[in-house]
Amino acid sequence: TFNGTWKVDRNDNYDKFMEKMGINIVKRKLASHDNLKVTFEQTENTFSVKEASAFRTLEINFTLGVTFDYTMADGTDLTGSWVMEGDTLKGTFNRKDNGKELVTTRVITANELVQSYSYEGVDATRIFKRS
Ligand code: MYR
Repeated sequence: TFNGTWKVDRNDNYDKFMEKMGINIVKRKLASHDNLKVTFEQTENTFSVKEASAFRTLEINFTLGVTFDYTMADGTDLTGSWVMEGDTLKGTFNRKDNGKELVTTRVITANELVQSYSYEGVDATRIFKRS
């Protein structure tokens, strides 16, 4: 289960990913130390995600398979949805400004939550520990 609070522990290739996303170096430096915490509460097909970081706190609610809008911390608007594939949450989103696709997954391995990001051929991961 994803339920509970997770705190980012480390990133892999996240800077390159953000660069591909067009985020400037100042914002990338801040974002790499954003102390992101996410709290999940899943009830059947519905998730509440509380996001807390150096930038902001917000709550997102979504239902698996149902499209919703999400605004990234830098203001980039996305639209898309999450589905469950086995034990993996898979999110397929499109940027509203250029239509390009961002694919992200969340899976729990060895008591860590691994979130992957993929955009225009650049892949990154952020790894979270329970807090
Ligand atoms: C959620 O489930 O947390 C809300 C929906 C998340 C959508 C995908 C998140 C991608 C954010 C990428 C930010 C990286 C900065 C370049």
